[in-house]
Amino acid sequence: MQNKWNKKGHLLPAGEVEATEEECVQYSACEWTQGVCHMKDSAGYRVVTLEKMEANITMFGGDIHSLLLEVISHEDYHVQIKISDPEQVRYEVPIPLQVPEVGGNDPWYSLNLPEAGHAFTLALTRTSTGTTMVETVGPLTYEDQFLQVHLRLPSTYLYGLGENMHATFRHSFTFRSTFPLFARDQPTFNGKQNEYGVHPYFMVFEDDQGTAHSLLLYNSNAMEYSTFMLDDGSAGITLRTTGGVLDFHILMGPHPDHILAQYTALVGRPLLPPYWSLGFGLSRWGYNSTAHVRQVVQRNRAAGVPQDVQTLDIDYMQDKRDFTIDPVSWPDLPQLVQELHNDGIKVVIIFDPAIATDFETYPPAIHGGEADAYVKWASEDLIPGDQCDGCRDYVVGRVWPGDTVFPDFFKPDTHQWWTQEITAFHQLVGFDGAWVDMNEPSSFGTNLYALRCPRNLWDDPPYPTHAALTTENLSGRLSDKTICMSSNHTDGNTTFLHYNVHSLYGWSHAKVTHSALQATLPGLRPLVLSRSTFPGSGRYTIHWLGDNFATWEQMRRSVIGMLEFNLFGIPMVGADICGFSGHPSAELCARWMQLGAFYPFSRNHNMEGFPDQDPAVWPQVADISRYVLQLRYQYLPYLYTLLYLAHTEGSGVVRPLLSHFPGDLKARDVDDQFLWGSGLMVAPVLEEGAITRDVYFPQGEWYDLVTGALVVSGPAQATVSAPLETLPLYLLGGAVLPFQYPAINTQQSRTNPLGLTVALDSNGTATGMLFWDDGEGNLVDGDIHISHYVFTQMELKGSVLETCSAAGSLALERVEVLGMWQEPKDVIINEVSQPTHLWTYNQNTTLLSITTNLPVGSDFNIVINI
Ligand code: MIG
Repeated sequence: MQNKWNKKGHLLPAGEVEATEEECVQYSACEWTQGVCHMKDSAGYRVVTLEKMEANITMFGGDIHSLLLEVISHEDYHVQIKISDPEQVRYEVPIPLQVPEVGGNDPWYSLNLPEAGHAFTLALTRTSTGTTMVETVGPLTYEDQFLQVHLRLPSTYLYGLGENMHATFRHSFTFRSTFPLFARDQPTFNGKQNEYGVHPYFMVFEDDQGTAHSLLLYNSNAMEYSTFMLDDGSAGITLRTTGGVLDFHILMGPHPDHILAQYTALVGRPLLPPYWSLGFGLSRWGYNSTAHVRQVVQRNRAAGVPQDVQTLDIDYMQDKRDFTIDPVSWPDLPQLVQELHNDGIKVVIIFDPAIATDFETYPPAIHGGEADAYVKWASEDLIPGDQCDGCRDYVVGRVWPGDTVFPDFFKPDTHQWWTQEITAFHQLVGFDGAWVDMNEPSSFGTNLYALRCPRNLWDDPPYPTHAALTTENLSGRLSDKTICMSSNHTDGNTTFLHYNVHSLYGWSHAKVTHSALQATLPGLRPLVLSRSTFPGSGRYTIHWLGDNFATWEQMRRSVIGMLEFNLFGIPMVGADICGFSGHPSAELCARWMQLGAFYPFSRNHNMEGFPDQDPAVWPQVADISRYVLQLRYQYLPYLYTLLYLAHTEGSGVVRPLLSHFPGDLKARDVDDQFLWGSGLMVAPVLEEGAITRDVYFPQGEWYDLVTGALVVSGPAQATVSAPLETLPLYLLGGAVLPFQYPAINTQQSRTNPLGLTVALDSNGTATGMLFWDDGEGNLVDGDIHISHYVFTQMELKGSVLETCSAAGSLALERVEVLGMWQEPKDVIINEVSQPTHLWTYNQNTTLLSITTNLPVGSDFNIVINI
């Protein structure tokens, strides 16, 4: 039966009249066809009950015999497929996704389900192309602690899923490979482990034209995935989880950039970090005193290496306890912070979640106890007989300070207490940002020499996934190096088993710390750096890739990790430059400084017990770093604009080549080059001893960033020269990049004149944008500057959409046009012909450099006569 408006129009919610076309189209659930207003067939609900075919066969038991299948179109491009138990409420991820109240009115897919009574399969087809996007193969398994689905993928061009250390950005299907997804304090070995965060999310291409979709399995239980080839030669993936519901979200792009915008609209757009955090940071674990920090800062400054951030690791603490200062080697920490501030350097300080169980003399632990802030045993009978004094029903693990309890960041009282501690410590020390580490959460020696977890179905589920089965897992249990699954969290209303919310611990730690910084530093945008993340963490935190090794292979893989986190909606990311563990050679550190100068989050960090590895340790590394960091600082206005667009529109910051060239099959395999936005390509040297490298240039005009000369018109593969002091950097024709003359830190560089790099495409056009503000305030006040730049028909136009006082004093002093094929006769700025000494043209590089003196906050035009 058709849902038609009848003659009396009594289906019209507004009244007793027949809907006009104008009224009709106001309802996305309605459509106007052949002079009548219809409710669309797709406006209703589709509810399908799935019945288990054979009641008595099972994998691990606990089968749910009838299941509810819901298919909900949230947007034309977004469908949710949820399979749950209609009879008994099962755990679901307690972080709401952001979906519109009214669903999509013209979904891009059609769904195929077999007729009633047949075996369940599901296929989702993209209407516009007829391609099957998602298709189940084989039986679905839905048991209490073992849920499994196999999918046929439309191609082997599969990306994402993490946090794992992948050997290639594009997943391999050659052998069945299984990776766990379960938060763990796990250094980035080259094997198949789960690392710090969890992102059950992938993107896959459907055809050679670049059409793609992505799939999020919104579930936070211990999971794993396997990629493999199906018998018919198509690509397959198995997704397994140990609890919760099967809640799939499919985003239909159609291109990778659309998918990123759609995904960050769903899980939350990434924060805009403060400008200073875009500067270079020095860090290490193992500064043995304030004097050591001063020495390192000074030697880098003496070598002219730009520095914006000084990170302080657990060394500053007394007995490794949060919110304390070591009175022996760090008594003058507050003065150190003051001195750094005077030098224009910001301080990011570490806070681990675990709190020492000294409820007698350690005020933070006592206050946390008053707030009853800690994770508890799931039931009284699990409390160990030798529970420490004051430890009540808390789960006691072991971290740096010894025996510890773990704040339950879901709990509002914990949030309040944590905020108080952060605020009080800030009054003492005056730091600028918070580094939140160990939040998987990490606990040492669980089941071996410290915390012992009970034997039950939560701590030892029938199928524990490769999170427990991997050889890196010393106790062979989920709780290895973390706390017991049989623990409880609460948000004040609902109790959550750690078994269910384990992988959300870092998310909750980052969220609460973000909010604590807002309260502590009102009016300023918080900077939180979290190790463990989950979908949506990008709203609260930036990320580094964890404990890597000072090897060439790990440096190479860091590019993949960075690209993956951009896909996950956490664009402000980087790895420990020069390697965390191990001692890098000067050559490795130089190459890593070159690569790291183009990580969005750029920080050199290493491990206790290894010698200092800041750039100034080696004169040659210092020279190379100074040079390449100056290039970074020069293009920070561009990076900042990209981060602003990521925050507001969900566009990519560091992008794989396939984002810009989705229909270029070669680009889809490139994971040792990357783009900043669409204008800049970085091709780092990742091999020991190499002084050249092969670079793939997709379609377009590619210019050398440093000389401005046209290198090649792509698509082309070329071997480029890259001696140790050279990082191959290219500009893509079509882009206008704002830049600013560099300085020793951003406090200084932010007052320097700006310029524009205009790289012309083969049509002689280019476009770009500048976002600017005070660099640290809350964007809510809207005190921002946005201008657009368009070069076409030999004219560059700058148009200011809005501006602010922070941009008021800035001047645009240089415009460089790359690819100016002919020598100009005249350059005219705002109708005034310029004297020839104000511009130069280089015949060989086809670079036109114009000296200007234009206020950033005003419109202008520059006409070039040839
Ligand atoms: O168990 O705080 O990943 O960056 O230097 C090691 C000391 C604890 C792990 C972090 C690392 C940090 C280190 N931390």
